[in-house]
Amino acid sequence: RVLVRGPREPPHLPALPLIGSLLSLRSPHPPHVLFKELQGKYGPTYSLMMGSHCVIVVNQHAHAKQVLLKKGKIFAGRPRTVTTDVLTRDGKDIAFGDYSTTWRFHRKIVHGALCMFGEGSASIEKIIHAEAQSLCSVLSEAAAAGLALDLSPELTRAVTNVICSLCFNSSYRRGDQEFEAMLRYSQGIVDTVAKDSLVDIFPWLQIFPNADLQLLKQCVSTRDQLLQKKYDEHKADYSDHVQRDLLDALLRAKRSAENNNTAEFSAESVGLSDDHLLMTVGDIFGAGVETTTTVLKWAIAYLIHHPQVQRRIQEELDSKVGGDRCPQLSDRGSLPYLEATIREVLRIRPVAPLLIPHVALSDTSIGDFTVKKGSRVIINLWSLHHDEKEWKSPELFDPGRFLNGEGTGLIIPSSSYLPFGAGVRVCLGEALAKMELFLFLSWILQRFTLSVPPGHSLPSLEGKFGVVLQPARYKVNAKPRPGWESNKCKPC
Ligand code: HEM
Ligand code: PLO
Repeated sequence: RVLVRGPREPPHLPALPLIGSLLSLRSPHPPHVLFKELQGKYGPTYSLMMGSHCVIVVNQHAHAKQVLLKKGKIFAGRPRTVTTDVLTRDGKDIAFGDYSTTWRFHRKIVHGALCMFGEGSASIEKIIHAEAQSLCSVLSEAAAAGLALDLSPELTRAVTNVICSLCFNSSYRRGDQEFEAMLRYSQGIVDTVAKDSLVDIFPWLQIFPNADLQLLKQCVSTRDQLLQKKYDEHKADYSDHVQRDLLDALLRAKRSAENNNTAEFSAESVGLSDDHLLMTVGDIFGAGVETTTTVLKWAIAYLIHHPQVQRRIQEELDSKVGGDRCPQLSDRGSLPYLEATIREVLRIRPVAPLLIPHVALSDTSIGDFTVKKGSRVIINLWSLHHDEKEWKSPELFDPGRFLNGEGTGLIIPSSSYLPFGAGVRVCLGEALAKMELFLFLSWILQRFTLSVPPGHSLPSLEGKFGVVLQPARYKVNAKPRPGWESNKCKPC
């Protein structure tokens, strides 16, 4: 007999009483790991209450793809939370802003501005080259002095300068006061933002809401001063004839709306107020810095744990690029093992393990499960990327899984892999991030071999949960490879 199942509600974690018992579990695990474990009891898609909000947690790729792709527009909403409202002036940005014509308009402007610098155009490559050269000089100096180095500030400066060029047509030198301030406020924001919606059921996140909210407000205020300064400078020397960066592209859209100003379509009403412009550029700047830097730190941590992977990348670089010129974007096709390593880092430690929560904009369904309008949907990318049915030994770091049998071509061996999300809310910076990861890693590994400094332990691979999953701090020893002792600039 065939059992026909009609629409039904997803399995539900008992509300308050059980959340009570959940609290008392005091699981040492971060939310993405606990959500994965709860599948054992409730199945891969289940729901729970966070305060008064119904939250559906999706741990399998078929349902994730329905939410993001097939029903992408229905699930394109974002929840409003106290902390993201502080960061984004009540959702006037792209990432945390609700689905609207303003949101679509801003995505389009950013997309256009990023394409202007994108692959095919020489400028992004030039910018990244300059930063990679400067990063390698610092590694070289540390190596000459026999110093163990915390790479984090240097990687952050390199990545910040790339996004700074794209957003503001500017860059920071080492030790710049404004850059140091940026490092501090951004870490404060990463530590606090978007945690409030989880804190009800995860007391071990150790958030003290008031103290944290205070810290967030302080950090956001410092960030806003920096953004305002850049905005004022741009307004002062803006010209319709040259578009230097993203901020100019946004200003141009604003001017053009103001020139066509009618009572119905003012710049304010189409979402081109000063607040909207500042929040959009704040998103791109923030996302541009924190995500790529985090992936580079994870990549280097894994390379230190797996010297054989590092060696194989270097052999590939030696044979395909050699030692007489620096790697270029056009080398991407001939360095499949490096690309496979980047894919594996993005699988094993996804930057945003729960993406950003989505919201159902009307009554709908996921598979056979009914979903009410207003429900929040959390896609647990961690579960997708560590699904034992889809990945062999998912906790094992093995770039080879992204190569074909001969080891010569790239593959994606499972559809349970979405490091940048998918559909209408897909990451806007995917192409840029991939260019940066490829160029920075190829430059570093062409010139240096990275290892644990004597007396230090291997980097922790555990990760600190937040709006991005960050590795703990660690130090490295960078040993120049033969022929690179002087780190001379070679032709590109
Ligand atoms: C959104 C991943 C780099 C800009 C996202 C999302 C993920 C993601 C998973 C959420 C998708 C969703 O909620 O469904 C990554 C990874 C990166 C990266 C893994 C680096 C390796 C960047 C960069 C930028 C950027 C460099 C900026 C240039 C954005 C924006 C959104 C977003 C604006 C919000 C999109 C929206 O809500 O409409 N990213 N990202 N990302 N990302 Fe990225
Ligand atoms: C990072 C700290 C910055 O100071 C502000 C900021 C803006 C946009 C956020 C980003 C933070 C974290 C990573 C986010 C990004 C938008 C999209 C991206 C959430 C909070 C991801 C990975 O989804």
